Amino acid sequence: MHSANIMVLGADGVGKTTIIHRYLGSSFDADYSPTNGIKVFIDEGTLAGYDVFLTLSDVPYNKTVKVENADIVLIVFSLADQDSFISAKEFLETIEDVPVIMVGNKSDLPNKVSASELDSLGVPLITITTKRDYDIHLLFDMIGTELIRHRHNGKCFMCQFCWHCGDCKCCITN
Ligand SMILES: Nc1nc2c(ncn2[C@@H]2O[C@H](COP(=O)(O)OP(=O)(O)OP(=O)(O)O)[C@@H](O)[C@H]2O)c(=O)[nH]1
Ligand SMILES: [Mg+2]
Repeated sequence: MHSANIMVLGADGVGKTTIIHRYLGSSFDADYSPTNGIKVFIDEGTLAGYDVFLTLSDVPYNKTVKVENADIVLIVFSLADQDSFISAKEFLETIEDVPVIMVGNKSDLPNKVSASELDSLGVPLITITTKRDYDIHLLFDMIGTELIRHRHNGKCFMCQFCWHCGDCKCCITN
């Protein structure tokens, strides 16, 4: 089975844990219980049509976080909190060689981040609310797409255990 190490990063209270819990099947929970330290969740899921062993790390914002072992990093901010967007942009500048998706969460609340600020990021961006199942599906579809798109960046997500198996999308399209 393929594996994907997904790191979910972002400032306090932006919705990192909620995104992971919602993906794992929980319903939206309006109560806020801050996460202490790093939490790791493991699941077998489907990404881009493949069965994948997923490791989801829930990581508080910290300038010294190391992301090299991640296959993809989700930098989460709240669309209702300009400071969380600034932190997200600062963190984005520190990341090299790992695919990133910027996740603007809480789109159901009054927006404090302008469209021009969002357009200036230069990496894939998705705006969501964890209140909607559909948005969580869209986010994980995007993760699958980005993992495949980055197959030439040294790490082949789909082929890392099956070089030239002839069966997966990387092999078929190359
Ligand atoms: N309105 C709204 N609230 C949300 C959304 N996503 C999460 N929340 C709420 O925001 C609060 C914080 O969510 P968490 O998932 O705990 O945030 P976190 O980033 O894990 O926070 P820390 O663990 O403290 O870093 C909770 O009260 C959630 O219910 C959303 O899309 N819309
Ligand atoms: Mg949390």
